[in-house]
Amino acid sequence: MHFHIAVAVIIWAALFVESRKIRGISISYKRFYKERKSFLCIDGSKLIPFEQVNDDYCDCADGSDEPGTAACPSGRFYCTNLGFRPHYIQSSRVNDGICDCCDGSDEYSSPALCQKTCRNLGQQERAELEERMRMLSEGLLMKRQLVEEGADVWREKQAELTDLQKVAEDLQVRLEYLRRRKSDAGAQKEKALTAAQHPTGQEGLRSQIRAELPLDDHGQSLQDTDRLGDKDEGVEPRTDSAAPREESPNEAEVRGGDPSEDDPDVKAAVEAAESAVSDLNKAEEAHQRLQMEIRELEERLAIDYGPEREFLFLLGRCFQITAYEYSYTLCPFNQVTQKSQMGTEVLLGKWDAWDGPPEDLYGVMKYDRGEPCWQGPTRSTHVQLVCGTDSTLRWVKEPSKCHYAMELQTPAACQPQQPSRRGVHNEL
Ligand SMILES: [Ca+2]
Ligand SMILES: [Ca+2]
Repeated sequence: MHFHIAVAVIIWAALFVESRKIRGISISYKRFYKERKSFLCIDGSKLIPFEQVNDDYCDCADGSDEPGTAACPSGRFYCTNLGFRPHYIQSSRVNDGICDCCDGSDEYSSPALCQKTCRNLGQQERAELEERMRMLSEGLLMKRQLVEEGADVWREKQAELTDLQKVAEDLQVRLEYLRRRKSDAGAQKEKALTAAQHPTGQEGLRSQIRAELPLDDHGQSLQDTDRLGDKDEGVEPRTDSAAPREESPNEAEVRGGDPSEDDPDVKAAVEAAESAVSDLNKAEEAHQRLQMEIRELEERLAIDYGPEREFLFLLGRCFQITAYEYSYTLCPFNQVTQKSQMGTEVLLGKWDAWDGPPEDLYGVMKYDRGEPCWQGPTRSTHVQLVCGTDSTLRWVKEPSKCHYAMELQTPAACQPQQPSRRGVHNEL
């Protein structure tokens, strides 16, 4: 019986000594705490007898002799937290009556009764991690689809551009024809007017003009004005008139009270000239609209939609979120706006560029050149992109005056190996 007690005391004493010596130290630091005659402070500043380790008196400036007590102000206590994640706490929290380590190891000599919660915390964390992994793999599958859809859209847009360019070329040809026709018709009109004002002895000239007037052609051209690239109508009026004139004289002036007003040749020539001008104007307008459309499409095709064009599907879509009394709308690669309940809309920025750090460039979108703030800069917005199984705005903030921040969750932002910030542990 006595023997058993003695053995128990010896074992207990040995455990106590051992635990006192190594308490509050991570495995990788145990090599500094070998029971020798002396202990060298880890910063190398001082050599002390090993008995002074964890003796509740601070000897080393870096606190390394008191990892298991609250004696050193700069000291750190290592929670082993078996089943969860180990971490350091300030040594002032050792035996302060509050459970800081989930294994309760920081309250080894205090009235606090610490529950060991590491196992539960570990299970919780693993469940969360599994959920994140599940979401990530689902997100990655969805991203593959988006990449394929993006490739289709890209091909469609390229084809659209080629078509528009072809139409523009045809229209250019037609424009050249219409410019010549306008100038010819103007000259014809001049001739008709001259002939009408000299009625005698000009029959030869009049019949010549009549023969030159391409009346049928003009009648048809009037109806076909809006058909682009229709080359069949491009039969040019045969003419041997003098150098083309840009603009005819003021018609009202010529016609006003002029006896030639009722002359059928003059009438026909004037109508032909007017129709030529109108056709040309319409074609020029169409050409301008077409050029604008081509420019816009080229600008869109010049945008960087990600390494696999995985963000292309966001083009033409808009996302909304309401915060406080405002409704925010993000139209990716276009603009960000804020609308008040009163209906006033403010531009918070136009698409500028990807703005993430070098290792995660596609993690942040930048929109700038928004409406200027009163006595401030122009508004701008940064949009953070995070992985998720759907595309939606998660939050919006105004971290500083006139600068807005948003988070857009989308499968397109999912990366095969997401850098895990959790679980990373630095020893020092
Ligand atoms: Ca000490
Ligand atoms: Ca504590």
